[in-house]
Amino acid sequence: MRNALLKVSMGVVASLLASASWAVAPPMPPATSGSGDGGMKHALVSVTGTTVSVHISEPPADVAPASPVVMTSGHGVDYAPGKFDVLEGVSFNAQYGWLPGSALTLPADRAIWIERTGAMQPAGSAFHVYEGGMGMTNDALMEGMPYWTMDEIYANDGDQWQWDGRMQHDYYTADMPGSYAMSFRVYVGDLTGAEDVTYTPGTATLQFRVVPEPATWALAVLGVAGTLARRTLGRRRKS
Ligand SMILES: [Cu+2]
Repeated sequence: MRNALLKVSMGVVASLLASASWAVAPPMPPATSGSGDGGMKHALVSVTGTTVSVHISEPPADVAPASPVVMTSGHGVDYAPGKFDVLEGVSFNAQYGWLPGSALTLPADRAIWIERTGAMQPAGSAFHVYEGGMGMTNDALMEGMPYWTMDEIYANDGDQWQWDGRMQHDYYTADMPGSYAMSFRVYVGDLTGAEDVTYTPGTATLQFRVVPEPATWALAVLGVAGTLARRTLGRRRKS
């Protein structure tokens, strides 16, 4: 009896170890900083009368627009389940989250929509957004990592996404070192997304930075060393 139990528990431990070494869950939104400046950075949305405003809260000081967050590396990792494959082999960050800045009270036939209005990125780079959600799992609300779709959203300027008013952290990915920014318009519309122009929309720009991978640095150093070596050789040949 004891032996059988031991065998079962050893089997469980072995399979846990095996699965841990093959695939891991991606970091939660506050832990997606590549610079150690962790935590969530909320875009606080308020509707005051008929005016929508967005305020990026960035502890300890509030600044606008938000200073860039540094993406973390998804290189050389295997994230599970499969919907998180989009984070592999790129850099990503989910620190920014949409959050109500005050109670959002709208008529039942009105909703808040977030529309991509522009993006800035290095030439030739890929900059994508995948639909996350709230970090904390809440089965009743169908919130938390198991419920995130990780479907691509905001692929192009003019793409809209309906917000349910709960904390929403999406995953932004980028594939090249450099500066990235995505701008949004936050507006009140009907349930199909058609804008209600009696409300004045708010805007927000989220900024990101990708620093070169250590491997990229190594290659760059090798490249510089190679150039120096060639120059030295060239000089020697000349003299
Ligand atoms: Cu948050």
